[in-house]
Amino acid sequence: MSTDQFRDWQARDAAHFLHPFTDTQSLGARGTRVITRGEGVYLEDAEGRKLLDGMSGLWCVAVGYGRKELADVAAKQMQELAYYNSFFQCATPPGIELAAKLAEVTPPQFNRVFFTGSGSESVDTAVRMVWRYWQLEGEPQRNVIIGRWNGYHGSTIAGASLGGMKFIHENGLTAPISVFEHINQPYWFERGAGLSQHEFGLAAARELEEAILRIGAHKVAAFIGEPVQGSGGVIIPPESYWPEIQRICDKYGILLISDEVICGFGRTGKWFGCEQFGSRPDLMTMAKGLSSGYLPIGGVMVGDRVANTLIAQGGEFSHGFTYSAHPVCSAVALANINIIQRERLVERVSEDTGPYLQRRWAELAGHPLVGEARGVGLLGALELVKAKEPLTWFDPRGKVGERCRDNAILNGLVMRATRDTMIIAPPLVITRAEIDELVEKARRTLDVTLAGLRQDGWL
Ligand code: PXG
Repeated sequence: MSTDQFRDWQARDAAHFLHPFTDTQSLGARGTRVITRGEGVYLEDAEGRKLLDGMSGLWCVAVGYGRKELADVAAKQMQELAYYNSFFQCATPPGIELAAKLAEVTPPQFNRVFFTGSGSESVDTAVRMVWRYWQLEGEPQRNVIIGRWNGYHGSTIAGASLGGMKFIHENGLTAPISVFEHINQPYWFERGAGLSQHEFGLAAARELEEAILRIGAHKVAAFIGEPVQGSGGVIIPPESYWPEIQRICDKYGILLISDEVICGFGRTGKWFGCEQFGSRPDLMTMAKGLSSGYLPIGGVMVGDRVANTLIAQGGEFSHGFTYSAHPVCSAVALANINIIQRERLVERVSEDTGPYLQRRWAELAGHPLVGEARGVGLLGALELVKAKEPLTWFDPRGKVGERCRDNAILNGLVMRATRDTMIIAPPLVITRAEIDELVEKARRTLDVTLAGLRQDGWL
């Protein structure tokens, strides 16, 4: 790639391209990174830098980059039938086959799927299904949906309102309606002082019961949560958390939505995060790993409880997208799931690479900057702290994470920062040798970051 070509892209990007979740002014001043190629777990940028992608793109490229098989499936389907819709009594073969495959790989209560184009659309769809369900059940006043502070459920108005990222709420980007409520997240490292993980998990879950009683159980429609909060910082709940959430949902009859956009399709070592953490959701939202990000597609798995009511009593469900069950996206998603099954990627994460990554990742806890190293499956997080005993965060929080993220790129590793929490979620195809490389690059990144902080008077 010529330097001129790269500079030209940067200039045109700065002039015309509004990026998601981006301060356009500062990106324009700095210049965007242009990613040009991907193969396996590696990316290449326009400056010729090779990067180990510790984030699977945006938590999605489960089967790794450069799968010719998926490109061939897409090309064949495009030539055969590039598009037809699934409204008006129609379907296409890939949509039907993908629906049946999803019924096979999801937990037993799930036999039906509603297709969308993204995780956000899946969350919106789940919200509308929940409201319709309670209307049909004769309890239309049950319209409050409870999420969690620091949860992420996408960028549509319902998704952003259900999500609990305070900076998004402060941006004024949420719905001006008060049916979305929030409880605290099960973030033991930050909030669990003095409690065992087990005790803290129960206490965090019981905030749901307190919220239900405060709002009035007869008004609460559903609870939504990510099995592990991804964007919020890989917040791994204690084992006691999800079973207690399930118990409370059952007690008050409220629906449980598991947002599996990140955890679905093997990320935690089970097909779905709810199976890893012990809940039995009524609805599951999915995207990302469903197609490994090769094409945009999402869906909502609808459990029998909700499906039976919507189908038997509901008549037309007035909801849908032009690209629901898009044939090319569906064909690629189906082929992607076939790869996950054929290469036993979920088993590999649970039996081999997951435990190996966790063992190697835990070694980083000995680094002076790291207050906690945690993970599950192929998810990992490092809490960067000023001091471990007593626990002291950097002030302001977030600046050190950014420095560390930038140093990671210079060291050839893509890691994401959420405030001062460093995150990884590498492709499910990562090998042990590549895990060693990832951990060594992360360690070097921590060393460089520590030296820089000392030099600049942070420590
Ligand atoms: N739910 C969850 C749990 C997600 O992680 C969405 C819904 C929305 O999906 P779509 O496909 O509409 O983006 C997500 C998306 C990050 C980051 O930086 C994470 C997501 C999206 C963008 C950035 O961690 N997750």
